[in-house]
Amino acid sequence: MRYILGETGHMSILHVLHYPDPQLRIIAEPVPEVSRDIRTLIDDMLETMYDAPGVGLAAPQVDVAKRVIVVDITEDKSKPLALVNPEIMRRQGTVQMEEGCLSVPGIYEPVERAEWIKVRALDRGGHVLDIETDGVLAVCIQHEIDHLDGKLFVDYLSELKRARIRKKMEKLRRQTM
Ligand code: GNR
Ligand code: NI
Repeated sequence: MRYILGETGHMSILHVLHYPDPQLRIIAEPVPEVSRDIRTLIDDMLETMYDAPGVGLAAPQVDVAKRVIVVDITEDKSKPLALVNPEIMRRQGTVQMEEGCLSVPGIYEPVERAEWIKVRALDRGGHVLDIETDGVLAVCIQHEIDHLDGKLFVDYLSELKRARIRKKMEKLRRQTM
């Protein structure tokens, strides 16, 4: 089920699932072809990400179990990037960065990731795209690919921290219900 909250033009802002929703744990399916439906999904995900605002979004966060992510780390929304079936081909080094997640609102914790990655994916046009990147973009892409495998940044934290975050999220949910 996709909950459409608002529409601007022909694009839609989608509902973002919150931890500990079990749908966030599903392993997303590869996309066989970048069809019109997939392009629509990409556009809606970009609009949802910009609206949040966030620097990335993965399809499972909007309850779509497909291997699609979008990212844009620019301040002026000038570099939208859509990756379909992204695969990390190479990784080098480690870096620690404070991470947040639209599915775990209000929580920011340091996570260790590869510093540099080479990623292969299909772009919005269905063409093979190879990206070599580091810094925030590399961290963001790794965070999003984790979502496709049912993994959240809180999984890298201690059990105690994760339990506290989970309680906080469940309390938040009760308050907004
Ligand atoms: O908006 C987001 N910010 C962010 C900050 C540090 C590392 C990763 C991210 S991704 C996050 C949006 C999101 O939840 N994507 O899945
Ligand atoms: Ni996230």
